[in-house]
Amino acid sequence: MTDTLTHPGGSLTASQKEQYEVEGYVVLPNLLTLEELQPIMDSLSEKVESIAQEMLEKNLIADPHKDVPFEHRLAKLFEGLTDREFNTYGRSWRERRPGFYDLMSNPKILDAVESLIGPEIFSNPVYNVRPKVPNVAAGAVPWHQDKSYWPDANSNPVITVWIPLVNADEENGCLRICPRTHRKRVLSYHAEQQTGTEYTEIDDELVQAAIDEYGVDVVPVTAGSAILFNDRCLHMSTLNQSKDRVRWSVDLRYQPTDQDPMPSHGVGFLARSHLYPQRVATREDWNAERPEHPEA
Ligand SMILES: O=C(O)CCC(=O)C(=O)O
Repeated sequence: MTDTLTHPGGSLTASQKEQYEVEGYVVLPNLLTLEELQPIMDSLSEKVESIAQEMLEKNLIADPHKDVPFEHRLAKLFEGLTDREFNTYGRSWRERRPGFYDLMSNPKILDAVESLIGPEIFSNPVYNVRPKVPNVAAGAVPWHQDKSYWPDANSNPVITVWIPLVNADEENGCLRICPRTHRKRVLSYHAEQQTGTEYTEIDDELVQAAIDEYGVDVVPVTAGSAILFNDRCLHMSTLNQSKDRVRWSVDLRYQPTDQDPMPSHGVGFLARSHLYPQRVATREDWNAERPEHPEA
């Protein structure tokens, strides 16, 4: 048995832990309720509103589509425009907005992570919101290992918790995972060149070899479900081929506290600690980019 199975706390069942250990990922259906997602969706709706206002000012649109629901509004705003206009707003967003800290500190997420790495949990500085708008080429994410973004960091494992804010399916570009690849070394990669994202992309022949050996799991999940995966596990997502649905998702990351906090990527925070509960970062600490609550 591997060491992660020795953490007695947390919420995962033995078979969920086993699934994570063997396959490199585990799906937790409906981990969060829509009520729990609402604060972050409200926060993102404010951002979409500010994008709409900017587009109006630039005469890119005549109608800000205020009444179009969250899942569709960004798609409606960019309907008929090109990738170039969308890409000016970035394909993934990492901001300190209301709702984010609460999501990243959600006890249900931390309980699941605790099952895998124990109760001393650091929230890694790399987190993203991804508004994958229909048919924007740069919305696709090529085959990669997250570890290729921090190959030199002494942080093992970093666990990604991927949560869609709307239902994610094959049509709108859910995650695809090459299972059982999490025990591989960091595979040779390059910067993606076709769509200008420069996302890291594993070299074609290595991807093909991994797919030939392990196959591909297409992983559709409902809003609020979580996919937890190891930072060496190969994964990707395709273009959003739906007509008018934005595939909104967040990817959060957690690691044990005794590892590299990766300051070159930003400021993470102490999300849970049984040893030093008084040091856990509050929302105010997070807003002020303090990784821990100051000692009294
Ligand atoms: O959300 C996606 O489509 C890709 C996510 C991803 O690659 C990641 O979280 O590492």
